[in-house]
Amino acid sequence: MMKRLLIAIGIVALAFSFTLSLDAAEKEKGGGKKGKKGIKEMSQKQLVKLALSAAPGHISKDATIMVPGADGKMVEAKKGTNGFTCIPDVDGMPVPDPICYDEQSGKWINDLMSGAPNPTNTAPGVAYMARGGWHFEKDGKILMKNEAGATPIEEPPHWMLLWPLDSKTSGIPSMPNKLGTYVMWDGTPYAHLMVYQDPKKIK
Ligand SMILES: [Cu+2]
Repeated sequence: MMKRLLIAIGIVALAFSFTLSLDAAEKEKGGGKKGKKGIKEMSQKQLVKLALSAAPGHISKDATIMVPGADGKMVEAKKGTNGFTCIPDVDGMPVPDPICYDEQSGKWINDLMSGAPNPTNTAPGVAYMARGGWHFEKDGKILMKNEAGATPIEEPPHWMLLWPLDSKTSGIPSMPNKLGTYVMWDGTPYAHLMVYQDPKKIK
């Protein structure tokens, strides 16, 4: 899935979590190193391009772009006007997973990263991951964060609705399936709808 956020304090948390997830992935998998290096070797221009590639053009063109600076802290590369923020990588894996998220998603992500018991967004958040993403599975369950012994699973291009949803009452499966839609982190306050649909095709 994803993780992070907005506003001065959110940006600090964002930079922090960004580094954290990179380090975690690096320790976890030899391949994580490659991902970290790959992102690190990119010019700011390349990072911006990568960040922009997460959402449909009509969203990314007016989004705020945040990229890691030389010290790894997130810096604003471009100020947006539509409430969306795009960053070039979430999970620090060999294949980078850029994301564009709106303000409500920003709250949700920031809450997740700061360990808040519940997300505080007051409306459903929309987040796009047109390049796909990663999640980590162990014992047939999707973990909320990477840990020792977990298997990284690549997610196809998708978008997310960040709003509590229950697999049982909604009837929507709690694991990836042929339908292409599932409730990720079912049974937790951070349950959300994953939609395997290429955001680039949303017009
Ligand atoms: Cu997700």
